[in-house]
Amino acid sequence: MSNPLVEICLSPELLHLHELSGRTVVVADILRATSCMVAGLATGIASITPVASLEEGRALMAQGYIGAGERDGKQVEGFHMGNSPFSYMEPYLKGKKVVTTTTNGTQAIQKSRAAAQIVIGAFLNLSAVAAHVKAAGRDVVIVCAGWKGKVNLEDTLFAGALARKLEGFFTWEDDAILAASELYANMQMDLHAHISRSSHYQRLAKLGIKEDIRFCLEIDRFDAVPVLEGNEIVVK
Ligand code: 3SL
Repeated sequence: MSNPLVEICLSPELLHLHELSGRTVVVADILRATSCMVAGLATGIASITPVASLEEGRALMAQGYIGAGERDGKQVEGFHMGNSPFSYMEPYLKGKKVVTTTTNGTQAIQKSRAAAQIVIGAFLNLSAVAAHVKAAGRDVVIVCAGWKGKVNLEDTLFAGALARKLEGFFTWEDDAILAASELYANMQMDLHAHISRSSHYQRLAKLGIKEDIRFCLEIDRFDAVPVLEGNEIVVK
């Protein structure tokens, strides 16, 4: 039997080119949505419900959820928190249900719903995600959330890092795998320096957000593998 296939979808705008049904999708929004989800669920949040719109977020907040709302890097007025991994690790969130809506990350998750399973990936749980998708044995699509439909460096680097971890266990057909893995091989020695040249780093830096970025680039800080179950992302 041949090895399963791994593909990288470099932007949600390209999702129509990828078959998702029957496959594992790993969604990555390194700065910062999926890093926040991994950090929060690994440190005690009970569940995170990702929603596309602010209205859906507000509706769940009215039912008692803690609301995390971000647009263009900034916390949305009326939500309890924005999109910093440090907010997601606050002790008061232990055992709580959170609803989150972000510019790109939660949109990418919603657009991937045809998958057999959606896994939340970040550098923070890179090895654990690799082990999980290997054990699942299905074909894999790594979906980069990007920025408003455009490709970004940090999600592409994560996709390359994950693809390298799957080498030998998965086959690949299209060149996104080759490009992203080579890019990661060339940049891995100083991810932070390379990512500091990226558009989203600059955007966040203008908002004074720098510590979050260093944190989101830590590799394997957690071994939690969050997955979407119904409408909630949980760690089992
Ligand atoms: O786009 C997103 O989903 C966010 O992660 C962007 S930000 O890092 O919060 O600016």
